[in-house]
Amino acid sequence: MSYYLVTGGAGFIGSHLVEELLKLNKKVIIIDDLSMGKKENIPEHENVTFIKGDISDSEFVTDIFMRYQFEKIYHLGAIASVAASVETPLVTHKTNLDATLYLLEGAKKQGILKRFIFASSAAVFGDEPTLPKTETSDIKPLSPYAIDKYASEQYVLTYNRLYNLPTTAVRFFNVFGSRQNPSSPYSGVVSILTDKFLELEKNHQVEFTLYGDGEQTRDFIYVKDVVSALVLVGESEKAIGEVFNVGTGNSISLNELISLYEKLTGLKLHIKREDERAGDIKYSYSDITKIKGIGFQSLYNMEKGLTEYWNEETKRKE
Ligand code: UD2
Repeated sequence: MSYYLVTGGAGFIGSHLVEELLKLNKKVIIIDDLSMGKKENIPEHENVTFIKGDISDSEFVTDIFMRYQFEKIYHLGAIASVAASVETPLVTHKTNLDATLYLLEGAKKQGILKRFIFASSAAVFGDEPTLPKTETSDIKPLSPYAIDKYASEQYVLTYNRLYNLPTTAVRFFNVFGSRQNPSSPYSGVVSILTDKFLELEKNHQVEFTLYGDGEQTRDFIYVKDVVSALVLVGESEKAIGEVFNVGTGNSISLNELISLYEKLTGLKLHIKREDERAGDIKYSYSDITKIKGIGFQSLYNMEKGLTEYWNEETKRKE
């Protein structure tokens, strides 16, 4: 029997992907050390096997490949924190780069893999100002996190060129949706805003810290669009050996996002203004011509994604 492996499958994006793979009748193995992911994110389903473990432990990864045969690997597991990578680069490097190599080696030796999909990040572009970002735009990784993402994606693509392993890399822009953890100041801004609006709904006094003038823009993509992109690149033969941007191709400013959220919830957010955050980029959005070329369509604009996210969160908190 062969499985789909999802590293980081208990995390924000990974758990949404697992739900979709189950709908597609796949047998899924999740590896997650639960450092950022949560057990309750894992669907209870006969086709899911959860293994708690650390992908930066090479013996653990070798043992997994001895026990299971993999048809496809979605490698989403990472220490997804730029701040953590700046504080402890040696630690994050093991998870964000070494682990990628352990998985690639395991897959290469097993020799039956149909696809290895790696989740990279728009962080690889850094603050290089040319917009929109295409897959061939200049790379300027500015943190250990971005360097490890870039190095990993290049290893992944090189394993295709050198060893004919069928690999694909995707660069996520700003993903949002349920189960994204809002607890750190460096969490995704949409999850932080959602948390604030949920507090406001309970009549609690809260304020949102807005860094800079609010005119910074981002290409926010709803997690369900990201899942469709992951399934699509995992199935398309044309995606082998390629890297794809995963965004919507549109962007919205923080000011516009806040107004939209206020309109949606009927609540007024109190805003505390602070200086622009060091290292922040001003504008970002993706060119998604390449992934559209293999059939991708973003089905959620900001309003639709935010509405679904808000409805899910309010239902959950009832
Ligand atoms: C994203 C990634 C980050 C790194 C970076 C590379 C996420 C969550 N973060 O950061 O890991 O890869 O891209 O470019 O995907 N903001 C506020 N108040 C808050 C929180 C944020 O004003 O409480 C601002 C923040 O200063 C920024 C914007 O909102 O201008 C978006 O922040 P973000 O952390 O969600 O995303 P980004 O693109 O800066």
